[in-house]
Amino acid sequence: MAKKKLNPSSSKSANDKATRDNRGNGDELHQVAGGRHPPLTTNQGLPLSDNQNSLKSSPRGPTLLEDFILREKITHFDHERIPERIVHARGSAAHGYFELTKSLRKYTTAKILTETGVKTPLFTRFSTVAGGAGSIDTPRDVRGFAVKFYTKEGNWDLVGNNIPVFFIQDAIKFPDLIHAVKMEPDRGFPQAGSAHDTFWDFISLTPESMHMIMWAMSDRAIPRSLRMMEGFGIHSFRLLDAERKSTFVKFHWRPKLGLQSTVWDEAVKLAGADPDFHRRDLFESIQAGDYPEWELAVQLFTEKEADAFPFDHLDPTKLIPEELVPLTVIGRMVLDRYPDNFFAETEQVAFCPSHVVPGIDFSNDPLLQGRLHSYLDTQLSRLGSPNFHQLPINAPKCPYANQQRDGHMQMEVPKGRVNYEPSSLDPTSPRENPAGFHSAAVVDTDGAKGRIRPASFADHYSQARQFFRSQTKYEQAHIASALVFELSKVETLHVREAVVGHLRHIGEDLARRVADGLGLDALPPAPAAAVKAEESKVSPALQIIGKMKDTLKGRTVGILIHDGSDATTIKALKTAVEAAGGAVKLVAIHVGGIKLSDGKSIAADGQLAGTPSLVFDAIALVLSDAAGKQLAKVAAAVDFAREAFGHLKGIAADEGAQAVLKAGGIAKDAGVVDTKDTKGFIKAAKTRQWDREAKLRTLA
Ligand code: HDE
Repeated sequence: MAKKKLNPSSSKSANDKATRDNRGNGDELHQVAGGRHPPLTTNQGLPLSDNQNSLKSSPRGPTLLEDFILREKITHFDHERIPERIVHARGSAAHGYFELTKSLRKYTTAKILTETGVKTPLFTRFSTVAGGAGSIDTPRDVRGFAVKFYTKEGNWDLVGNNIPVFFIQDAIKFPDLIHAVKMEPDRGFPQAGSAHDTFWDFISLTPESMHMIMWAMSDRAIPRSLRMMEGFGIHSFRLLDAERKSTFVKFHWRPKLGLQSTVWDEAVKLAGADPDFHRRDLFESIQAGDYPEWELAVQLFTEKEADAFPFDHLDPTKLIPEELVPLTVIGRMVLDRYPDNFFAETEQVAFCPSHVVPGIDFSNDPLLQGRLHSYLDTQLSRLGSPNFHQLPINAPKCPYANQQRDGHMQMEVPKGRVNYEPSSLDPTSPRENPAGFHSAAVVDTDGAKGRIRPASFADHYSQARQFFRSQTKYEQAHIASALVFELSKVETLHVREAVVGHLRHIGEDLARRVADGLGLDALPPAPAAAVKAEESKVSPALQIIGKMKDTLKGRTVGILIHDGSDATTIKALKTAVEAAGGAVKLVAIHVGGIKLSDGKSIAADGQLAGTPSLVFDAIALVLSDAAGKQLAKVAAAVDFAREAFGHLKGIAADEGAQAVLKAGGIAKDAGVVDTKDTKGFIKAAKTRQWDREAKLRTLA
């Protein structure tokens, strides 16, 4: 058949005809897109006449080795991937700026922290930790929160997480932690999940991780949106004044939209409904001009003050409660431009905690000290050349110069004969300057060298206990239930028991709830603790629910409609939601041609089968009586309502929609209102119906 169609012939004109036929009408290709296209060329600039067919010995003959155009294209394609990050492989990023609103002149010489009103460009990448680059956005996991400030004095990278503490106290344990959490090496699963034996085995033998475990099992690890997460530098850093006197500092990012998380059942289902849920949200909000924003706040304290804390601030498993050292807001970050190219920017960006500017320095936190080595090292293999700093996303936006030369992919052409220092031959060659970077003038009086864990790091439970005690009862139930979920996936009984044993130090009640959830016969013994948990003050700042904002900004309401839906009701809901700062999306069985009550035909934003209520913050059902009866028999429509109810979301339903609610077994509560009650609906949409949950599912 093909032979006949192509009509092979040795004559030139017949060959040309065969080529055109095979790619459709070649001329059309160029016209369809419109515009004035530059010529398509090889990487050497050779203009191409045909990008559809490889060079063959005859129309149906083998491809010729001579086809350098085919080989160049395929070879480049074959090498398009670079190694993904060993951790934080899955990430989404955006450009933006930082604006300082309060000067820290008293504490530091760093221009970025002293020049108010200046807008410093930056690039921020959010990530999950355990999963690969192609994994889902909503696993239970810590989120990376890395910011690269392109300051006048060089790049400053604040490479943090959305949780203010970490699992381990010393960098030497990091490879073990990550090996344990990633997919198990023999079976190659689970992907992007901590609910498996190796992770909990490691945790059960690492009591210092217990505080972080409380955070990781809380809803902080299943955020609603990247725009609704806090960020933390975790470690103490130092700010240095002109005399090199240092003040300790902890950095905090606080989202303008407030903190919000999903509920676990929702996070799990979102993984299937939209694996790119967070990335899409970041992209869409920036495209809509709804720019994500955070405040930057600091906790400042002296060495003397630190000495009086009931914990060691150099221990990264500890935080400084806001009640002890309050936060001072010093500026804001706005993300206003999505990257033009994912690979060139989001994938090739190289963050490094050792990128600081004059006036900022490190503390002796042993986790931070190890990080100062790791990032540059990993980037050498990930990006493949010591010149990765020349990539546009990594290059400083201020002048930079030194005598480093050559290496793979050198993009610059350094001039002159002087590639060393000191030198006298070139008056323009770069020199050191006393105003440049200095380390803090610290006198170490700590004692002898050794592989030592200081005694001040020995209390593993007090802050874990404080965290748990500070949560609302709803959040406590989520933590206990997350522990039950994760440990139920652990096959080894002694690992489950060992973890529950540790929980007893955090709270007997918590341990009991988890033991019951696991069906353990008795509470396992608590392991010996070097330091017993102290009863400390509760800190409401550690909650999520307490930090949700009374706003619909950044939230979306999904309205399920069908032929005959009441146009006035849809309009009234849309007006109310938009007035409260939210967005509305219409969902229907077919995306096009829905005839409303006013006879007008409109399009939906999403097809019901592919747009479950999971992707919305609240829903409304606006259906005629006939449509209500019809959709009560459509599983996707019933699920739309039932899942929103199960995920504690606000629901507005009109008369016709009652049939769908009934089919979903949805009982009336404060969050289920009539569509006419727009005020009540907006109130319900802004939050979750926490009291509903106990009636719906068994929580630990
Ligand atoms: Fe990282 N971490 N990390 N980390 N980390 C990396 O660097 C490492 C730690 C964090 O969006 C890697 O370029 C060690 C804490 C973020 O590109 C690697 C230790 C915190 C990102 C690395 C830690 C972080 C990374 C992998 C223990 C919160 C993603 C790829 C000593 C303060 C940055 C890369 C991005 C990435 C090492 C612990 C945050 C391997 C050795 C604590 C946000 O170098």
